[in-house]
Amino acid sequence: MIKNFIDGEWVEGAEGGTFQSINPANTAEVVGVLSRAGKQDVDRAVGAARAAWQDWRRMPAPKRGEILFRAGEMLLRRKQELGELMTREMGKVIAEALGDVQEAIDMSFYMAGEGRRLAGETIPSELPDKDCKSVRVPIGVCGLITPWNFPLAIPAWKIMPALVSGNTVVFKPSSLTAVCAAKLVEILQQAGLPRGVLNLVHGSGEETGDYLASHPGIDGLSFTGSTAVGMRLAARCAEAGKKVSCEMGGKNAIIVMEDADLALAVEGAIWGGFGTSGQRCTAASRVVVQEGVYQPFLDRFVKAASALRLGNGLSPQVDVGPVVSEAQMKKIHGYIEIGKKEGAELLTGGKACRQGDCAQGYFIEPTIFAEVDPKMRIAQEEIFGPVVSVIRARDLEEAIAIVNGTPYGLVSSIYTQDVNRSAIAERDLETGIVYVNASTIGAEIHLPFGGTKRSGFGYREAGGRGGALDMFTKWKVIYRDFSGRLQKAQIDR
Ligand code: UN1
Repeated sequence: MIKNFIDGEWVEGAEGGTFQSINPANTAEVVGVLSRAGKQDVDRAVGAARAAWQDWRRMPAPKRGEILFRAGEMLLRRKQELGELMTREMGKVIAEALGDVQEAIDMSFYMAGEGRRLAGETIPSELPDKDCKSVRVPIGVCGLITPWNFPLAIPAWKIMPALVSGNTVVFKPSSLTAVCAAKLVEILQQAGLPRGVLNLVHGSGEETGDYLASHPGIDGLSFTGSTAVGMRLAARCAEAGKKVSCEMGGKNAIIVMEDADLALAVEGAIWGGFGTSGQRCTAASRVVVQEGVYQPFLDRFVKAASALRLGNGLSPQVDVGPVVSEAQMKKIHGYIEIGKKEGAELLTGGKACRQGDCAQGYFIEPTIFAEVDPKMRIAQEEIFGPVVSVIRARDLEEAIAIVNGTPYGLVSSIYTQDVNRSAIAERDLETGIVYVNASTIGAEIHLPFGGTKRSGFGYREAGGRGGALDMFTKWKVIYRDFSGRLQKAQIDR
């Protein structure tokens, strides 16, 4: 049984109770049995994090960074093993799982380096014999709640900057990928974190996550998950005066202009639409194609999607793994039915796959709807599965309006060879991230990550200044007067 990690020890939940983490490619395989944390355990974890905070915040930041550096090295050494575990636990194909581990490695090293930066400013005073500076200070105890689609990368996006900034942490990973999460915590422990600095509690979002997010003992919350949950948690944090970063849903789109390199655009749409079986907040679930290339694009896109091989992601021949759970599978099927009823044309996919390698898992064929009206529910709501809507547009202006016409604003992309069109798209697309001649996925860890509108609320993730460091630190401004007399700003002139 995999336990909770509280105050430097692996412990069973006080109320008992366990849950299983299952391989979605083969539901007969139990990847791990987890001990569920109840309210008492969350209380203890928050208490331990609070107690550990004073010493941790006073440890020189470069020393904190060295611990992260060691964790990064351990992740690197164990990359293959962790990638395979991830594929077994949530299904993404091995190449992508290794990329996920790499993202955690990158973030560990990047934030380890921040230990030697974390810079503020020194600014001249308007008065003699007085100096002024701004310094970054940690916010305190952080609650971190992470999803299942990036089992190591997203926890690392939150844990590494939180720790290097001098915060202590209570981490609640998705119950669907709790085994991967426990490995990350184990590695950080082995890398030398003092007790109580990082605590791990297992359980469902509704119980453990909700309780942690509204706990009076935390000073900040970083959450990645659905918009409905994120906005609810953000409202509570605002009420309690806590810092908050919520990364939520997306309805990302790729624009394909008539002058685009079509082969490249098709590859980008396949990667964006069906990578991680469409289960990314950055997935390209809409492709908006200009009239003149609509049909040729669609023909190639459908052909490429139907050639994708479904199966267990551990096999290097497999392109698309399962979706994560039965509940997700039902939800995605529900949307496929909605798309049909709305009158969109189902061109490929649309069904579960239960043959051969797929017999024991949650597999859905890569699905493309064409002739989708931008107002249809399949073009407005996040499906989080391998379902792409193709929409026609007359020109760039209409394409941009379609892309901007949802409640979300995480990622958009444009394929064009025309520098002016690219510039207009960069200016007018209202998403937090815009790609040119690249798909909607592939954000790099050293830039701020996040969206506008219902996709993101509060501070951005990842990145340094302008991103995660702004979430996990607050500014303190220090004026030091060494004149030995009372000096009055604004008045002594
Ligand atoms: C997410 O989908 O929740 O750009 C994060 C990307 C990844 C991160 C995705 N680097 O798709």
